[in-house]
Amino acid sequence: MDKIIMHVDLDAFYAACEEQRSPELRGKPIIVGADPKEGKGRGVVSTCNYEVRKFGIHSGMPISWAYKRAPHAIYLPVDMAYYTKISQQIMQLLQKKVKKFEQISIDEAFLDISSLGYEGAEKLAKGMKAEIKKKFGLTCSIGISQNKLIAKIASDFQKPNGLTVVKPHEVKLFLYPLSVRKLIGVGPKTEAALKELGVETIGELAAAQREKLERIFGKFGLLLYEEARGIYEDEVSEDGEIKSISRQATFAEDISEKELILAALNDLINEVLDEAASYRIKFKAIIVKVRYSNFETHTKQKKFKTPLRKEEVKAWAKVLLKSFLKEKRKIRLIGFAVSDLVFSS
Ligand code: TTP
Ligand code: MG
Repeated sequence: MDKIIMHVDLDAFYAACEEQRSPELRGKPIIVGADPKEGKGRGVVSTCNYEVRKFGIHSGMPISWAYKRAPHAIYLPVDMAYYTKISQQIMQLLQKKVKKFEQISIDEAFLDISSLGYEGAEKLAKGMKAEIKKKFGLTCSIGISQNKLIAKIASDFQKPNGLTVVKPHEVKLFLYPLSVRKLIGVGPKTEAALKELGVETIGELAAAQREKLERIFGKFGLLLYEEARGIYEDEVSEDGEIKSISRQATFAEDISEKELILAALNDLINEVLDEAASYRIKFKAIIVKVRYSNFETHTKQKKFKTPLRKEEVKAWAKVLLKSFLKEKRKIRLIGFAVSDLVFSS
């Protein structure tokens, strides 16, 4: 049986939650994130609603830039406990519909719906959208296709409130005109490197020589070659529970300065631990990931018998990181995750 995968992603999630909580905010430009302090604030935009995206504002942008572009917007602080509660209820609703369900972030999940066929899948998607709208007042975007990669690109295709179905015979037509940036793992740097080769669209990438991609990007080159052809093997996990919580960051420029790398790791740890705390999740393993400038990627893991405190996490993560820094090689990406999760109520 051919696989059919659905990707569900809630629209402007934190901002939409705020609009639901306070009806007077609906339809107004809303930015959720750090305090802008009239343009002097530090920190970033967590998300914003679609009314304010037209000013070019997006997640991760410094809040001071957002303030310059949209001083008139309504700025709200992040209320993780509230968003987490809504997320849990919606995820439960989705999980009940299928056997194979995997939540991948606070507002995203994959569902394996192979047994339904494409017609059944589309019907299920419409039903889910209507149910989420009715029960929570929120809209989501859904993508349906033969694997996680294409389903995820499809859910993003007609955001917000979209539903995009890409049947196997439509995959090439769908993927080829899109920018390579849509592929998993392709950030601004890979995009620039590919542009140097004259490759900007997924179609152009699919036409590139496999050997050439491997020579330039190493193992990642092979992944790119496959992704461009719509090949992506990763399965939807069975039990649906979050298995790990992770964050990663790509440096603007590859760096080898220990202090800067450590500071970035500390930021990631804080974010991961905040998310874990908001789910009331404890954990018994930590993982540090490093990608060197040539895309070689390594991870180091440490397991513990009992859940860790924040300071212990930071100290151990530093130990794991140190072994990667010995050779003074340049690093392009750093990641941190916690796993072996313990769910408490
Ligand atoms: P996303 O699904 O990436 O963004 P979104 O739901 O706000 O908007 P849309 O899906 O319609 O494009 O992320 C989900 C939530 O995660 C988002 O509401 C806020 C949070 N988030 C951050 O805090 N920082 C970030 O950099 C990103 C991307 C998201
Ligand atoms: Mg979303």
